[in-house]
Amino acid sequence: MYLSKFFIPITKDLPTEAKIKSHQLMLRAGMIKQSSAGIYSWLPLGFKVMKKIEQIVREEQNFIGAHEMLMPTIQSSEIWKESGRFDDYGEEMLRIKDRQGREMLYGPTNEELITDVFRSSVKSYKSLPQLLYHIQWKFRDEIRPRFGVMRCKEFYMKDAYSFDLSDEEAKKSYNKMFYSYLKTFNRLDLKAIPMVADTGPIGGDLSHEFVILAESGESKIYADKKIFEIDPTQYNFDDSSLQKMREDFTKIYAVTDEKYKKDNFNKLVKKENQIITKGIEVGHIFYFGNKYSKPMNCLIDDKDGKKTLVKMGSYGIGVSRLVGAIIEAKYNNEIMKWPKSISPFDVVIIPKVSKNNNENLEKAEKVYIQLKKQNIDVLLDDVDENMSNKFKKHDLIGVPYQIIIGAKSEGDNFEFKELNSKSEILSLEKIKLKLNR
Ligand code: 5CA
Repeated sequence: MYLSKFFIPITKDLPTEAKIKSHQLMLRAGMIKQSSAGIYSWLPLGFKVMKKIEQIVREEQNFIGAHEMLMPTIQSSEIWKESGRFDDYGEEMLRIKDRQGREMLYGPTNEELITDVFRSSVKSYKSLPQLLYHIQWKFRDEIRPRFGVMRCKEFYMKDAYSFDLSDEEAKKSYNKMFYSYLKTFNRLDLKAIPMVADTGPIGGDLSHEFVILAESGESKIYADKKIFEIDPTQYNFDDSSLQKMREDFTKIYAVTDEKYKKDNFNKLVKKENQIITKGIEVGHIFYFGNKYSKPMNCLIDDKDGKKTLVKMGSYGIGVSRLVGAIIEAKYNNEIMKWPKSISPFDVVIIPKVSKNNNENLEKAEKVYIQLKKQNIDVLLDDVDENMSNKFKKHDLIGVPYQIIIGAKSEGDNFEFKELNSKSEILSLEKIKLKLNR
């Protein structure tokens, strides 16, 4: 991609409406544009990052045997009346009428809709367990949308739903999701802590929030620092190992303020191990058994041919929120620092360009072609601008590697720099090796 052709409306002004760093940086780097309160357009740079996050989420859902599908954003109110949540959900739900006067709504979540899909086709225990998910826009008319993409009205969520014959089987599905979430956040280079949480309007009595530490977070958290010592990758993908993994995590104290009790915290966690800080909720999983299958009459035949209510759970990841949350967890001064797995580009080539000397740009174009041939996603800064402005811009965009083509680059050797560290002179072959790693 040539920067001069890319749609990336970078601004130098500090956006006054943005209170936290991720929001400021996303606006300044031209990743998003507010359309109205809590509603954003995703511009090419922001969209590229979000799509990379989405792909990692998808791969880790597929790994545990979940099947992707797509449900609509607009839902009929009928199913919400059946579950009893049409009134309970309150003003956060955007209610609309079609031209026939039918009550519709913009889905804030999909428990009802998936139960309706499921009950119309699955009749026997033989088809269980089932894990279904989609990645789709949601709408919640948040009373105070804020912090950019972190708390908005329209946001992009992965939501998965599990269907099982018994509580015992359902907990196995819950454990698989628990594992998938830890793996997903690991691949995003985030340390997410699973925390015992309240279930709110989704319901049920078993629930974990996955929270990443960040000063700007909205959740206050209390934890034993031993929770950081558990490595989720040491567990195998089988039911007993996954159960042990959840137990290992759950027996260490980690709660959000809704569940916090001072006496318990002091009794259970040694003073020197106590962490009291703030975090961002990036995922939330729920087990709620019959909560939707009962009012919606979602029955299946068990092994003896007896009708039984299916046991369900739901599992959300805030895909659009993660873009902001990752910036919050990783930024350093004015520099966005993307984990390599989701960086908008693998590398940026920055030639010193001037009107009366094309040599550097020509060299840069040759390097560009060679890297593209290796499937490396390259940004070429072909803009005629002084180098100090270019560096500021690339610090802001946060591509992790730079190839600088100026006085220090000679022949097939180029100045190569990892963001936030010193540059070195390397041959193109060595650069390719580093980028392919
Ligand atoms: N049905 C369940 C699980 S699928 C559910 O909706 N859970 S939730 O309400 O906790 O949302 C799941 C995730 O979506 C949250 O962990 C959070 O990361 C993200 N999320 C929720 N509300 C917003 C919002 N207003 N703006 C951005 N992301 C949000």
